[in-house]
Amino acid sequence: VGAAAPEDYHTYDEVLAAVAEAEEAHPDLVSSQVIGQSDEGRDIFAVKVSANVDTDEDEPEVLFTHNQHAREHLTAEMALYTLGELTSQYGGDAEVTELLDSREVWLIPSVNPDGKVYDQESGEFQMWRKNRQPNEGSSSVGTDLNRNWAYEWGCCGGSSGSPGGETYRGSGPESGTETQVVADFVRGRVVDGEQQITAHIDFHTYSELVLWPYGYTYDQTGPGLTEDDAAAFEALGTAMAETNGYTPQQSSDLYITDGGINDWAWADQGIFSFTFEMYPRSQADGGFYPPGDVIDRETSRNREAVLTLLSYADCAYRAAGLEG
Ligand code: 0X9
Ligand code: CA
Ligand code: ZN
Repeated sequence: VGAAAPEDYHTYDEVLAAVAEAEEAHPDLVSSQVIGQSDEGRDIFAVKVSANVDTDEDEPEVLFTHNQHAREHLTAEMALYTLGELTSQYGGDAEVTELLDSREVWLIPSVNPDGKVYDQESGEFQMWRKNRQPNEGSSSVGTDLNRNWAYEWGCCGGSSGSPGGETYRGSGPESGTETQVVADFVRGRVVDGEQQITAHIDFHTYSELVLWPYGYTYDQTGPGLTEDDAAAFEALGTAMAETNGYTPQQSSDLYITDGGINDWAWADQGIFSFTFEMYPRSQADGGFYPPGDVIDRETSRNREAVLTLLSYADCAYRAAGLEG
């Protein structure tokens, strides 16, 4: 297996350009908007994909977030794959057409643009995970955005309190500039008191896993997570994993995290929120930097899983034979 070179993956600017191109080619289906700025001032953008994209129709909304972790470049490729697949298959493929006629998709291709640029654009990969926000009173840079969400933040030994730590949780919940931008965007999808986003995947690498809440506890149920909720998470997670060959499990079965996005999205916003850990399964196949020639295979591998989530976005409980 050859190692990846930084140019094997789209840069942040190239991601922006690809989104602009899709928007230009499919103005009826694609609309992107800047939702805020990163710590270093780069635009964080969300791309809406739906029929009648310029109208906020009363349809279930599904969110896909990518690249919270800087070095997980395959996840930004995943966003571009989904964008390309949805736009090119609309009007041709019956399933895609029906889903875009009845759902509103939001893609955030890079939650952590500063980290992505830092990791990719110096000539060689930097093995960087966190954002690039300075920490007061420390020379160590960066917050682990996936320990910075505002639910049970820092509760349970699933993050680091040291600015130099790889899983540094930040100085407080949503202290990470990018966490706050994305959290505000999600809260902004509450219309007439109802969160429009019903389902979510946060894409990471690597290990080939489908994960669901809670991450902060080993318990299968918990505050705001009933037995029916847990059954729906497991059924939908397992259904998606059957399509891509990943291993489905509760997040904490991997390891405990606190301040992760899925726990917040579920507990605070009622969103059926999953983490996908993409290719490879192990370090031997490239770890965070698999060679660029796997990108097509490993993004299209998630086609059915993405469509499965979209199809259950009206009622995730249906996946478990329950009508929530
Ligand atoms: O640790 C993370 O944030 C994710 N893994 S990664 O290697 N991409 O950093 C996993 C988060 C899933 N949540 C739990 N395992 N609790
Ligand atoms: Ca629509
Ligand atoms: Zn990650």
